[in-house]
This record gives sequence, structure tokens and C-alpha cells, in this order.
Amino acid sequence: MPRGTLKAYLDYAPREEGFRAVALAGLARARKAIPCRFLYDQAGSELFEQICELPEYYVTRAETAILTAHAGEIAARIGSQARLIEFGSGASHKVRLLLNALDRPRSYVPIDISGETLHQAASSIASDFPALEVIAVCADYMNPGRLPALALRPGGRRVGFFPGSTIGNLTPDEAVEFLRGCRALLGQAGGMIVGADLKKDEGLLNAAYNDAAGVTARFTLNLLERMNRELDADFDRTRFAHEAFYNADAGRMEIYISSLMNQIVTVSGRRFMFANGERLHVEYSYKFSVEEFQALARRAGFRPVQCWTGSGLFGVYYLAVA
Ligand code: AVI
Repeated sequence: MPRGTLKAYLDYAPREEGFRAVALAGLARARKAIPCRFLYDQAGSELFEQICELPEYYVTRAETAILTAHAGEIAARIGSQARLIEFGSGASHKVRLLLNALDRPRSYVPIDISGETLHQAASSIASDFPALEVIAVCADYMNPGRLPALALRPGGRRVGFFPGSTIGNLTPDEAVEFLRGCRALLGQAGGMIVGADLKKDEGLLNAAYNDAAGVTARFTLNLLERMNRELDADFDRTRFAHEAFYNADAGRMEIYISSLMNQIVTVSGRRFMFANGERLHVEYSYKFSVEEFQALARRAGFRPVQCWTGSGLFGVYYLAVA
């Protein structure tokens, strides 16, 4: 295959009926809940891109500033001729900052569930970095232990990249489980770069998830529209509200869709009662002090080596396999 094109595109996307079964089970629970991964259909992903540009949502800007300012140091930690594996690569924007700074990286393996975005992003990286072997893997990156051997060529250090504070959308136990899977995949000499949001003033946090333009509310409530579109549901989104607040005891933002009245909704032929004020949980976003995140990484078998915090809003961590 000529240089500058995708070396391989491996399709391991789960062919699951997924959303219907999970949503019906979640709506039937005493405390209604639907996992946050279902927020990201086409419309939800576009709204999330808009969130990243909002003045209140500092997360993306803060992380990008750190990766820009410290790309050389991070690249030195990674070392030369590494194999970079990105979990949930999306549009592969941030990784360019690393690829530009790295010494002769051997390969880039972006893993993402969304095939079209992945193919486009990986092709664009391949053409912009012609000496780089790009192997795109369409798969659920939450199961790193199950990645195909083909993507994991021998030779070169394997270094994982998990930016964006997506790790904060997992519970701490899930995050440890995920990092353990990464560690097994990366091997003894491996390393990992993770972006995780820092604890901070509650006012800033609450504003970041309750923006004045209402984009985050549209992102959250899109889940109801997705159920209407895909699950033959009859949610009236004007009868529900986005609710997001910081829970200081748990160290996390909690995001819900709350019912503005007593009402009954039908989803796939099943009826669900919502009481006035009742909440449907859709997302947690955990915030960590540097010490908390490093302790979590240790539980997963990593040795925290360095942390960059820039202006103090966000943390980028370099972890070595312990
Ligand atoms: C993707 N994730 C890191 C975002 C966050 O900040 O937890 C998702 C998000 N939800 C509402 N705004 C942003």
C-alpha cells in the first residue's frame, strides 16, 4: 500500500441491538437511567462538538493548551519509534499535537465505534503524516483487552492516548477496569497519556454544564428525540428539562433529564410513568485532584510519572505500566 494512505481498516464494531434493550431496561428501573454513550448519535455528536466551543466549557481549550505547550516534554516521555493507540479517537484532532512532536512514531492506531468519522479522520492523518503507519480499528474501545492482534504489531513501545476527560464519564471502578484493560494491551514497557478534569470552583463547573446558550440542554434532551426517532417513543421534550449540578461529596457533575409534570410516555409499545420532578440519569462527569487521579491509576497497575496542569483547570497525566 502506498505511503500516505490508510494501512488497514479493521471493523470490530459490535452488531448489537443495544439501544432499545438498554433504554427499556433503564426506563424500567426504580431510578431511571440510560448510559451516557447513547447521547452520541449523529445529532448528539454534532451538539457535543458545539459544546467544546462554548465560552463556559473550558475543558477542551484547557487540555489543548496543555498539549500544545508541553508537546515536546510529552513526546520525550513517550520516546522514539512508539506505537500510539488512541481510545475513542473521534476526529483525531488532539493527537496531531503529539504526532507533530514525536520522534519517528511507528504507527498510530485510532479506535472508535463510529466508522465513518474514524475512516475520515484516519485517512486524513495518513495523508498528513506519510511516514506513519495508520491502522484504524472500528470497535468498542471500552474493551481494550479484545483488540485484534493485527492492530498490535510487534516492535516499538505501545503508548495509549485517552484525552478529553472521557475517563470522568466512567465511575471510578469502571475507570480502573478500563485502565487495567489498557495496561494489559500496552504490555510491560507501555505507557499511557490520559486527560482528566481537575476539581475546581463549583461555580465554574456548574456554568460549564449549564451554558447560557442552552447547547448542553439540547445535547441532553436529544436523548429523548433519539428515542422518538429510533425506538418509536412519544416524548414531548417541552415537558422535560436538562438538570446538571456538582455533587461535592461524590466529586462529580450529575446530569439528568427531569420531568416537568406527571406524565406517561410510550417507548417501543411499553408505557412508562414519570412523576413531576422525577429524574432520568444520563451522565456523570467525575473531577479529580491530581492525587486522586494518580491513586486511581495506581489501582489499575500504572505508575504515575508526570502531570501537566497548565493554568490549573485540567490535568494531562503520563502513566507508565508499573
Ligand atoms: C465527553 N465528556 C468528557 C464530556 C464531559 O465534560 O463530561 C461530556 C459532556 N456532557 C455535557 N457536557 C460535556
